[in-house]
Amino acid sequence: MNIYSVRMRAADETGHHLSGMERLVLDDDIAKTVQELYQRAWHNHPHDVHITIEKIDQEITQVPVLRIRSGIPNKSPKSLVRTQARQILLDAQIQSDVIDYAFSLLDRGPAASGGNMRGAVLLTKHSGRRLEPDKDRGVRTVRVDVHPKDRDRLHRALVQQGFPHPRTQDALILATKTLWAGVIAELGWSDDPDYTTGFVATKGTYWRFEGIKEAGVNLGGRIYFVEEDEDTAELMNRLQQIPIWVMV
Ligand code: PML
Repeated sequence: MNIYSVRMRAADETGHHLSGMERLVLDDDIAKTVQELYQRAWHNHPHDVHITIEKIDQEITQVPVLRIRSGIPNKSPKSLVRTQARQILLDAQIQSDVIDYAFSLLDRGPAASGGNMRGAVLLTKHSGRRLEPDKDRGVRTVRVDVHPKDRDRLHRALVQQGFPHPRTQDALILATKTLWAGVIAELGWSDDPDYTTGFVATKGTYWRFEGIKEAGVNLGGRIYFVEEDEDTAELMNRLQQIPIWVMV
């Protein structure tokens, strides 16, 4: 059996990114996966949809999924939600002013030319230096999926815990690989104005924070906090080249 990466990205008429998704599947599952990704793209009324199918030649590393927790009761004020998210980052030894800077980047849109980035910011944990080579595109975590035999089990477990939204599963899988690759902690929330839940992932746990941003705000993204002496090329190689199956 061969394993393939099946990737979808959809854009509007101005070329603006609308949605993207990747699966690592056995060859028998390619056709149904293409159909599934195409349907997912269609929700956003795209102008064009690109689907790429690529054989994976390397062995796939298996990594246990992060555990998932709710950070704070639903409907807490944004300031309280952020205080708790900050505390988790402080516990991960991220410097206080670097945490403030990370929140301000996501609040205003982290791209150097303004607005959202498709990828993440790489931010050093003490001096707050940005290490991503392209400050408009950022760094992406790719070549990762839940193991096909665990896909239904993960979905059921998340639904049972009260986290049925597909965004949660997608973010959890990506964060699992991101931390495996050596990122100390990740902070993120969506740029979708209707989706106000964000997360902090660190030390084996993915913490969800409902109301981390106000409804109606179309700015968001992801910050990867890294060591001061991080080898950026090596980290990007792990994030982008090494295929990972997340195990439940
Ligand atoms: C969650 O529901 O757990 C939060 C998901 C945030 C997703 C961020 C994004 O879509 O970029």
